[in-house]
Amino acid sequence: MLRPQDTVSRERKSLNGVWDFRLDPEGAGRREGWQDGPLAGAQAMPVPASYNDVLVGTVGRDHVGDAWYQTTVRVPRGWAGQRVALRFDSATHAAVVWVDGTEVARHEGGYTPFEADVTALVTPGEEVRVTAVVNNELSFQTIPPGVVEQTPQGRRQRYFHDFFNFAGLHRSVWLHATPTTYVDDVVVVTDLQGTTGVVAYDVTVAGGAEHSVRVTLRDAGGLVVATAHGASGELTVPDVHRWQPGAGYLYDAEVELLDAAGAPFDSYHQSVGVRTVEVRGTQFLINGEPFYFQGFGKHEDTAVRGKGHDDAYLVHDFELLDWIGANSFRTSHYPYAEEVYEYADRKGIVVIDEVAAVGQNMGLAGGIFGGQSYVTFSPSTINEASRRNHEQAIRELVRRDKNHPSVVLWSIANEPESDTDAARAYFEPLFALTRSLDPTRPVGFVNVMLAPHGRCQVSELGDVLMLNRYYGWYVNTGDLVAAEAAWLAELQAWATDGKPIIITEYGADTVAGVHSLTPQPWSEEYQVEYLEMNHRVFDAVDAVVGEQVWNFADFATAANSVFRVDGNKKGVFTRDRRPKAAAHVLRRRWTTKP
Ligand code: BDP
Repeated sequence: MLRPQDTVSRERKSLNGVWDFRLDPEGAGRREGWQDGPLAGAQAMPVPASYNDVLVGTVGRDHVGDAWYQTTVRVPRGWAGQRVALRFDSATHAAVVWVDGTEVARHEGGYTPFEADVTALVTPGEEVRVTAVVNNELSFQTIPPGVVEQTPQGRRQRYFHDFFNFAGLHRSVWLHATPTTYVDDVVVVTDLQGTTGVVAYDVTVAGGAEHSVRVTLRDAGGLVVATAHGASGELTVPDVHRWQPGAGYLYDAEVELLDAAGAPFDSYHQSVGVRTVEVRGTQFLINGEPFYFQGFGKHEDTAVRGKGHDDAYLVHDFELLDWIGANSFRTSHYPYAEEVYEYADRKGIVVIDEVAAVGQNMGLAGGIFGGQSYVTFSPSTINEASRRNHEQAIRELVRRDKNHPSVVLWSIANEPESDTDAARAYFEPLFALTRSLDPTRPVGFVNVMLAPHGRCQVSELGDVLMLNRYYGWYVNTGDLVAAEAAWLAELQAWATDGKPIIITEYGADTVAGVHSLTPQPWSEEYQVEYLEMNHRVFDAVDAVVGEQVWNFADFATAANSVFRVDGNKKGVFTRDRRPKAAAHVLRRRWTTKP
């Protein structure tokens, strides 16, 4: 399922704007068929946005269950004879969609797109009603997991990750038209042979019309540099301009379907960055050269709009990455909006792309105030059905993001339980699946400190080691001397595995404006000294090939924790993107590091 485009043969119409909206905690809408007419008692809701903080009061914050969205759209007159599709870039976490009361799509998983062919239900020039019911409930079978607990006060959603469970239509909604026989998918894989670039491509076509395929590769200036014919093949580019970290050069591959007379009737444009990725020993190589990740774990999170995609924040965040000297980030803890990857491709920012599998770890979820405790992997908690959904989430991620040169590594889970036989059995097939879907990129998962070196049973399945560690914060709190010794010892043990190590999280909660002469936790001075301590440790271990601070910016968390003050404050920037003292320290390190 390719992204909607405007080309000579394709057109798209955005459905973004203010929709009708209604919360439905009782689930009445599905019983009463709210999709069959205008949404009674509706209020206004912007798309894209999370609904939670757009609404005032606890009603949106604490909502558990269905939320209904509705709008009308006029199908462009010129679309007669075309295939018309309705596409949601995401609906968090599950949705059913109707067009004029006819169900057209059902999707689970809050961070990947889905679409429906609605050609038979629409008439060009006329209006249709689009209704979506979006459900925010997490269970042990969803990715990520959660559990809805019955309490005397009603149903409460519990989940095992700290960021707030924002929900709604977080990304764009499109109506788009293609020819009835159309380019359905394109896969590009690039290679370098000396100064020559090789672009292998594979085109999938849907629809029955007779056709042949032509692919034209143009450079950034629009000059044709190679052409090929056939549904799959290779384009070679002498003196290729590589896609590189910090210099995201992109070619354009135009994929055309030609009729019997050789006239094009469909055209799709695929950006191509020619680069290679390889793990060799303890090195992570991009274009054959060692790459050192410096950057952040991020979140899609801003005031009011929650996880709603916003182009202003997209561009501003990348400006900040540039300012601070970051070359990479991880899409912690879910696939981000496609606009983010497209922009990373353009800017040469390197991305670790993560599946929404966060919180599969009841060891972390319990704690002293954790409430009821659960076993992570069991027939009644995370089980076979969960694994199938996890597989589906991986499939949808790879299908969506496979062509982005910025994406160099798949992360198939964040901090799951990984020190048990059950965890090993759960993850082994997921690694195999990811590799079979994409043999060209390394695969890993993010290890938590509860499964240190020697105890983790999953790490050996990965091509790289990704570690989240909080020495000096959650352990050795306030004692950076003890933290440094313990951290160095653990890291040296991991280095004996002979794999590249990326520190995917290290961080300290810091309230902007809190200062202290001696470095006290929560102060800006402590965050600075904490980072400097970590950097000494990383610099002492050759196998470390990356440091990604937790987090780029402060972000919203669930309200039920005494560990958080107005959200998670480990940001190097505040939630509204002002630098803390740590930002200047990182900038000095990252803009001067060889
Ligand atoms: C890690 C999680 C991350 C949290 C972070 C923290 O991966 O999502 O926000 O800890 O506690 O365990 O700040």
